[in-house]
This record gives sequence, C-alpha cells and structure tokens, in this order.
Amino acid sequence: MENRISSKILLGMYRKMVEIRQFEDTVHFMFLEGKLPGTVHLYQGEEAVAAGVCANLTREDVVLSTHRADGHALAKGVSMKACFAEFFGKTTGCCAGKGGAMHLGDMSVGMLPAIAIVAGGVPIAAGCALSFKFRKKNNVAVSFFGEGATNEGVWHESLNMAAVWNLPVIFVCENNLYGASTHATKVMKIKDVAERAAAYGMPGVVVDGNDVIAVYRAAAEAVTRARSGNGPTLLECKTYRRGGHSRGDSNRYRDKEEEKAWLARDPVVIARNKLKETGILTDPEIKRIDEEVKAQIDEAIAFAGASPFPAPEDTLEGLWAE
Ligand SMILES: Cc1ncc(C[n+]2csc(CCOP(=O)(O)OP(=O)(O)O)c2C)c(N)n1
Repeated sequence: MENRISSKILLGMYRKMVEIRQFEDTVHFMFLEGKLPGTVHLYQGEEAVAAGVCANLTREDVVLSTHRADGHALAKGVSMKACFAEFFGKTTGCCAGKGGAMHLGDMSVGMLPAIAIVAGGVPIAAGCALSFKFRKKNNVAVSFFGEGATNEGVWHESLNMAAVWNLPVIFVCENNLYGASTHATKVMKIKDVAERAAAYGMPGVVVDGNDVIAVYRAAAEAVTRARSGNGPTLLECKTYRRGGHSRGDSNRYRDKEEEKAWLARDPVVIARNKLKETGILTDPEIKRIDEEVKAQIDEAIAFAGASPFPAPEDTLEGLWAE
C-alpha cells in the first residue's frame, strides 16, 4: 500500500476513538443522572476527526478547540483523570476545576484551554502559528471548529492573515451539518466549506470525517505542508454528531432519513471493521481494548470523585501570568 500507515498508529487512533466514545457515554449517563454540573456538548460521531488529525501531531504542536472539547483534549493527550476532574469542577482537573467541560486544556501536552465562543480559537491558532514562525520552531497549530464558525467574521480574517503570512496552521472544519439547530444550507450558499479556502489562496480539502484513515492521510499532507513552510490548509471533514447539540436536545429538527444514513456510518465501527479486514485487530483484541478503557474510566471517575472542590479563597489563583 502506498504510504503505509503503521499498525502502531492505526491501533493508537482506534484506541483513542474508543476512549472518547466511552468517556462520553459515561459523561452523558452521569449528566442525565444529575451527577454532573453545567452542560455537555458531546462529540460522539466525530471521533475520527480528532483521532486522525492529532495522530499527526507532536506534543509541542498546539491544538485549539471549541465548546465540544473533550474529543480533542483526549486525542491530544490530556489525561482522562484530569478531564473527568475538570468536568466535575475539582482541583485536580486540567484547569484546576475553574474551566469545566468547555474549557479543557493542558499546556504541557499542547492543548490550549478550549474556547466556547464560536470561532474564538481560530485567530489564536493563527497567533500560535505566528509565534512558531517567529521563533523558528518546526511546530504547527491546529484549529478545530464547526461549519457554523466559518460564518463568523474573525474566521475569515484569521484565514486571510494565515495565508498572507504563510503560517504553519491547519484549519480543521468539523462539518456536522448543524450549527445548534440550524442546517448549514440555511446559512451558506456553497456546497463545501472547503471552497472558502480559494478566497484566501490556500488549499481547501474535503475528506470523509467518519473515516479515521482518510482523515489521517489528509491531515498528514496538511501538516507536512505547514511544517515545510508552505502555509495553511483548510481541511473540511464531513461528519455528523450522533446526539443533540447539547444537554437534552432531542434533535427534532433533523431529517429522519438524513439521520438514519449518517448514524449507519459510525466512525468507531468503520475503523474497527477496516482494522479487522487488514488483520491488525482481532475480536479478542477489540474486547481487551474495551475492557482496558472501561477500567481506565472507572479509575478516572474514582479519582475525580475523591478530589476536592476549589476553595473560595483560591478563586483568583492562576488567573494571571506571573
Ligand atoms: C460567538 C458565539 N455565538 C453564538 C454562540 C452560541 N453557540 C454555541 S455552540 C453554537 C453552534 C456552533 O455551531 P458550529 O460552529 O457548527 O459547531 P458545532 O456545535 O456543530 O460543533 C452556538 C451558536 C457562541 N458560543 N458564540
């Protein structure tokens, strides 16, 4: 096979997808049981994007995320314990319990705290890339966002600047067809978000966002281009969220046929079948991974549960750079 992907990378991406899926199953369940504060924006159905893109990154590369942050955080290497603790607002969380689900981050693994303002992370990714360029670092910045974000003014300014300055950044659009309850066709006249790249003079690539191998390959090309000083790429991953936008959203605005067709293409199942076909994954191995991840989750929940909440007098701690 041309440009063979190693079994280690393939298994690593599959494992990440299982971790994200099981993490979110647990979070969702606990949320419905009233055990989790705040709200949740699940990433289920989009796991192949985070796993496929992040498998191309080093620890020093940075990622900018959104309100739908835990998939990116886990894929970039934030520990599951620290993610759970952050969801619960505990001091052992990756942002010391002050960020919550929508602001997961850990600078030590290149995950900047996520920004829930739609398109808010896009200019910051461009800024990180500018910093890499100034400091002559061979690193890249990745900005994840939904298709809704591409209608924000700052998104366009950021892509233009990144292109003009040849910045090492990859703009990853997770096009799940809906901005909350609004279908993409109601707010954009074009078929593919990737078409927008032409306006700024960068490549615009469309990829099947439910196929982790396709995402990995497309991201590899964009990352190589960025690392070799040839500037940004807009990578549009066509995908679908398996559940509602947030909380108890029951998706009543989605067309049932559209939903059926997409839900039949579960990215975890697609990856599992592909790896089974090539003999990289076997049934006992699949079972072993599921059980290992379950144990990892149980341990993380116990850790978060046993951790303290921040003390009121520590409210202003860690807010400003020393
Ligand atoms: C600037 C701004 N406007 C509105 C919102 C409220 N809001 C939160 S998520 C969301 C939908 C975003 O859709 P998209 O960018 O496609 O991402 P997705 O939720 O599909 O992952 C909206 C409107 C916000 N957080 N920020």
